[in-house]
Amino acid sequence: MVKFIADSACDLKEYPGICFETVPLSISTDERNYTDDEALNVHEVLDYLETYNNRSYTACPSIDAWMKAFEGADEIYCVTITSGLSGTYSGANVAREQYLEQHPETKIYVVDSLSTGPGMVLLLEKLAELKSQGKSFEEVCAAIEKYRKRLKLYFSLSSLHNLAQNGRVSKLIASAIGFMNIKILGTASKEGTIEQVGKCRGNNRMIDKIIEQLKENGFTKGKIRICHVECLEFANAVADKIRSIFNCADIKIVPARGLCSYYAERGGIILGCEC
Ligand code: X90
Repeated sequence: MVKFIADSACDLKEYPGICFETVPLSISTDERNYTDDEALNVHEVLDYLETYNNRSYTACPSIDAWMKAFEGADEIYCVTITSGLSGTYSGANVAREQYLEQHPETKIYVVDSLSTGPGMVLLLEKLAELKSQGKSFEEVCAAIEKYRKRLKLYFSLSSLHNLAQNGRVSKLIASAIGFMNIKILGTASKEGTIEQVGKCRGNNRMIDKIIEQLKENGFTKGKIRICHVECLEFANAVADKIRSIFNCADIKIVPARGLCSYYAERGGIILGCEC
């Protein structure tokens, strides 16, 4: 049996047609602990965090959770959130090593997305496609590494509070936004860390900036995946503008699950595309 596994930063809960499972990260404060599983009520978590004035944290999935997800499969492909910002990738590899000691015949490949949400979705879709074409384990591993180089990730955020609090962006960058409707446009660096592209005020200017970036990166007609944190209307507006400018029909939008919602915060969107 071939199995596809991703951590919950991929924002998908199911993937019809393949054997797919997600492994949850967690979000916590000193009072509460939320597991980013299928049952998590993201809206409630966001409400709670808005009223909670103390520190909050996240943690990567346990080794055990990965090992459980591996059970029963012969060939496994895992996609993780970027190793540049999370220990998830290295955790999955520890689980892989341990699992292989007991099940040396199993094939497991862990892909470091160097990205999150929509970037992970594009990798999962490519893995599923490669397998449906009957490619061998070795062929899939080589092809996915090549495909990853074609992917770009952008994100428009209205607040960097949680990213700064957890040391994922500098407090200086974070303090420059979050008021007067100022938003930041960022991208994933080659190392899978956060890079600022620009700042602007309001949704319309942000949409223009995103289009500008897509053009600069040579985007023409590839797939686009978007996740949003309680701002479907904004995500739709971005998608409509992209459709009107590029010859691009394959755009899908999903709500972010817990981990991306926590870091991208309300009003944030993350966009992954093939260039
Ligand atoms: O291990 C952990 O506790 C998880 C840490 C995750 C940290 C960052 C998640 C960011 C999610 C924000 C914008 C996208 C940035 C992606 C750059 C590669 C969403």
